[in-house]
Amino acid sequence: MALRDILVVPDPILKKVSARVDAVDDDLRALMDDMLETMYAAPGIGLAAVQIGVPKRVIVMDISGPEDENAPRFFVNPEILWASEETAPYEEGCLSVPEIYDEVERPSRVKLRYLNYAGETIEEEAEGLYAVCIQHEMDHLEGVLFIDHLSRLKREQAVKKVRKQAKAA
Ligand code: K1U
Ligand code: ZN
Repeated sequence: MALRDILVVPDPILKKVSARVDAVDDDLRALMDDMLETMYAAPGIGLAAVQIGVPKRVIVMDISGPEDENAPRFFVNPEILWASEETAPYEEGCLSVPEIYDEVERPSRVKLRYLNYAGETIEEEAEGLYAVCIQHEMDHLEGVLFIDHLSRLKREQAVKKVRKQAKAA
């Protein structure tokens, strides 16, 4: 396993649409292992492959609490089959937009289909933080960041702040 660098805005790779994966094989599992290690080290609760410069439709996530055992989840070629009309706001963050948090409104429940770490097809419903996080991560697969859901002014201010942080580091 290896730690990978996380890309930050305004890196143009983050705007790429990620490609579907052909097979869940050992090479893909090695990528998912690296992503999980990178996500835990950040620390974060989700990570899309494009955030480490690999524009493939792969996501890792762990939304277990600090007191709980790790509960990693792996999503390959995820699809949203259904989204509720009801929406809910959540104060989101993103490892590719460090130190910026803002409220985004999204469907409160979604039904998903994806391939897991073993390559099995899973269909399930997500709600709460799971629903928020999977929609945030699936946006990454389309080259969309949570700041793209904010006003142009807030988005430009966020990118400016991240650029400033990068210069100061
Ligand atoms: O960059 C990412 O996509 C990961 C992002 C996921 C996310 C967070 C909040 C709402 C939607 C999606 C993060 O993990 S940001 C860091 C974070 O939320 C966190 C870090 C440590 C402990 C708890 C939360
Ligand atoms: Zn993100």
